[in-house]
Amino acid sequence: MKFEDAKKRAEELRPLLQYYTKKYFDDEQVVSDYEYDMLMRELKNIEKEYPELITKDSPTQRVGASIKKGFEKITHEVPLQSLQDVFSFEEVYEFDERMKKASEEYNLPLDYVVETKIDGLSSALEYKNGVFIRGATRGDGIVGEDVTENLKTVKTIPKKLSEPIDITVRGEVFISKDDFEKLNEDRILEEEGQFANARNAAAGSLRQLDSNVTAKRPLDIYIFNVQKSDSINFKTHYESLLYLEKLGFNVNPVKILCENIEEAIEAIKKIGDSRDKLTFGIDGAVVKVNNLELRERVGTTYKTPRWAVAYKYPPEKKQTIVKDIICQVGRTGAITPMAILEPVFVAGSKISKTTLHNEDFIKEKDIRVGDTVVIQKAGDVIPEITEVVKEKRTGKEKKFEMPKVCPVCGAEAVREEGEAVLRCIGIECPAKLYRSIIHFASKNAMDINGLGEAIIEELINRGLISNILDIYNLTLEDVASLKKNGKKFAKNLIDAIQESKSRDLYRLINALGIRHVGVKIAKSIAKKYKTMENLMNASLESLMLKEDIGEITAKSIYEFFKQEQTIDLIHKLELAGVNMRALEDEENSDERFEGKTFVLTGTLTDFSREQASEIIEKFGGKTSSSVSKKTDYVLAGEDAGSKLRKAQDLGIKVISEEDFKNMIH
Ligand code: 0OX
Repeated sequence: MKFEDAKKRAEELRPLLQYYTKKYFDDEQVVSDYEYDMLMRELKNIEKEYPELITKDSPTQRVGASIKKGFEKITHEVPLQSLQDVFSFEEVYEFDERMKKASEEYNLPLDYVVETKIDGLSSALEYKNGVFIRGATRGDGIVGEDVTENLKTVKTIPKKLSEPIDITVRGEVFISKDDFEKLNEDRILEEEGQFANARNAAAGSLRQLDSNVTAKRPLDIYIFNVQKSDSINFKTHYESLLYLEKLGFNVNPVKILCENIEEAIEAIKKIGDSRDKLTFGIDGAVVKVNNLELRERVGTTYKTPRWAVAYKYPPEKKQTIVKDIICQVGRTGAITPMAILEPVFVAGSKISKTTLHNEDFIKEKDIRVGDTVVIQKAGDVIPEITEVVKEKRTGKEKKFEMPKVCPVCGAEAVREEGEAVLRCIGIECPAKLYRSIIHFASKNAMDINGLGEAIIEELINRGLISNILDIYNLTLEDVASLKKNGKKFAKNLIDAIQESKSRDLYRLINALGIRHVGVKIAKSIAKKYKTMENLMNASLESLMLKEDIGEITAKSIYEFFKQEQTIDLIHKLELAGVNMRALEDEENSDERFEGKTFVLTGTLTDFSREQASEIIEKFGGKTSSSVSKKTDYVLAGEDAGSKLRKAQDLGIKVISEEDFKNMIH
């Protein structure tokens, strides 16, 4: 390549790779690993040919990931190196040539171990006297994040080993294919946004600031390396893996001992052929020199060991036909178009349906019913339509229009300005019923003690509740007939439902689940309009006049109260005796933290973080996860770390738990 062309291409590649890297670490991967690796390799080749084109900030000069704010940093005692990627068998043979030379030079035996390269998040686990004491993410390979508490929630990480030794091991935290599919399915229904692939899901789950969230995610780990061990000396890598198994670790299950490179290539092919049958996602196969003394001799470069390479398999793509496009309705009424496909096997699993995300995605790719499309599985699991094969069009393909009404309940479907999602705004849509009732009964809404998720599910399944109003028609017998719950529970629940009828207006407004309306806005509009009737009759202009209500929220409120279903429900609730007025002596009028932002850090003794946040919000304040100039108070518990230091640097008021208690009493 000519210098000028190389320079131009390097200038294109650098920002592109930087952007992809950033997205990746924000857990929003936008290109496949393969594409990324190929672009990185192209840049490396250019820089190899013209070293004068290397810049300090070139993506080729970074060792690894950026560190997420909020975790303590840990410097790895032994760096967690990355691997040199290869994309062809020819390159594997070249690697073997180098190793053969070294083996002859140092008179050491040469054999290999080929392992699956698990597609997850590398982590180091430290044990003292056989007890798990600390765990960290790889980070940039030198400095990682202390995620000990999160790792403790991973069931396959032994808290205690079978021998009381000091050892640091390295493994890959991942989510199995089945668990990932289930996790993402749940997330579609919860409308929490899907993870692009199992690795992002694992990374997002492990790097949670709240380990309770991590505990709910199906994380698993496979160990593949001894990083540090003072007491044991192994001759080979394979031996060390067997020992790790004996200690109680969940070791990488695919590790094939190979006498020579031909066997190693066979092993790579075998893994490639059976990759669909593996229960976990892989992004390649690793070929490692087995003899540890030979490894020592060949050494490492700045970033990667010379004694190993990672073979990357190309992603599998398949063509199929879009037989139909249907729409699914999620919990807040989001209407998601789905392509029904002529079933096709991609990377091992049969795909007959895939999400088309939203109207814009369909338009951008110009996907029509009858089209032949290319399907690719990103990160091995989620199938995605990457393009339409326009040459195969016959002219019979049909353009798809998003529905005007909800396909489940027939209420109006609305796409709000600035949003990609089309939403059903009907309040009796069964798809939304379960979630809307949970919300209706929740603490900040009608606060119906005892009406929790399990009971709601059972009430719906038994046909005892099919809309919000039905809550107020429940009888003692209805509730007592539910599984497991006795008479006493039934009486308490019926009493709680009765009691909820006299709640303040703002609670009812919040309980109705109007889009963009949370408890704060509900309070504000209840204060202004005083009665439900006034609010229902409020003009759009009047709603927009309120300074704390933006145009989108005002429109959402206005549209909501224009719906036949809403008007009907409110009248019926009123007839059932539900209060429709703002109470004079409003229970939550204390807005002492209004406009104030709190950041919580460290461990509190008398409150959980959720409880402290709830109290702050009850008094009109806000909580944020990071300290900035806009923070008013940092509530610092025990072992407060970087946030406390940042608050001190910025001169922000730091309060103790004791101070906080005084402020709320
Ligand atoms: C994996 C994996 C990653 C460890 C030290 C240098 C080579 N993701 O499954 N890395 C390594 O090896 C590295 N092996 C693996 N199996």
